[in-house]
Amino acid sequence: MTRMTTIGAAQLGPIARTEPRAQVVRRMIALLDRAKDRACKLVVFPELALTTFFPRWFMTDQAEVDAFFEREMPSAETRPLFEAAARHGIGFYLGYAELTPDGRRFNTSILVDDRGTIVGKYRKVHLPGHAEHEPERPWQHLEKRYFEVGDLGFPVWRTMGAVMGMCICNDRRWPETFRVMGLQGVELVLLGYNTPDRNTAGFEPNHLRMFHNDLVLQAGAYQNSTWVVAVAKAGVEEGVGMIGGSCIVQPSGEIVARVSTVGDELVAFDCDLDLARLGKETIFNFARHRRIEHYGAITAQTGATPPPE
Ligand code: CDT
Repeated sequence: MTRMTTIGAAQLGPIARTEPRAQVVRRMIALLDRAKDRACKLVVFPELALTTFFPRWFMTDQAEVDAFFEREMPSAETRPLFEAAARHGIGFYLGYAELTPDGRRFNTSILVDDRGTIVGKYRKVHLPGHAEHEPERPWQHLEKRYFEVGDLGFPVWRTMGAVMGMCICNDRRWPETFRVMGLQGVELVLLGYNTPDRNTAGFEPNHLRMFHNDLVLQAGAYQNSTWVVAVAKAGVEEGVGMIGGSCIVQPSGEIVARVSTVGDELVAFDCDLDLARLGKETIFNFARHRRIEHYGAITAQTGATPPPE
């Protein structure tokens, strides 16, 4: 028996600082139309998909920052995306900056089902970068300034015939992200990202950016026997190169589909969700093989404590 579902990774090319949301939504609907032609049931868009990646700028005017945030979802500008997806019978993952009614700001993703209903929300837990202006960098990465740490944990949802979870960008580098969802039986992890093609914190060969992207996606998939669909905002955005490389990883850890450009591009793959079963029932049968009596440090401490010299 197989549970086949076609999933689309809908990569976006650069979004200019001045590009209106309505224009970005039109680009996303064009990708949804292609996804419909490819018989996709689910499409994944990037992190902070509606605007340029604004944490690259230090801003002191809160109104200027808040212009990048969504106060409602859907809004007048994003409703056409929901309507197009529902018309096509396609569910989707969407990343955006969320400003709550009580004034809290999160880097958020939602899971929308194939009828246009929001069935899940995730708020990014592992915020990278820094909170203060660091003028020595060629650009900033101020997620720690503009967002609070997510307060929803890593839930999963049984929807559209699968157990799905979400995370966002830097979360993928942390094995705990995948394991907490793995412990809830996740079969399909959806994630969007914005990854600059250069490390501005210290020297690192640029090729490592894509290597590390693949490394953590493939490890997360394999070690938890889950599909992973990872989707970038790519290309040169406001002078900053973003790695792209959006891909679909099967539970064996192998990349089975990958984009070939750093622009707007849809790549689709027929995913057999039952491929997640083998690993879950054998080598990564958690109930049989995990040894939690030896894992206490994972939740008891954050930093490393090497033995005394
Ligand atoms: N958006 C995001 O989380 N980007 C980070 C950049 C890390 S360098 C500050 C990432 O993990 O790709």
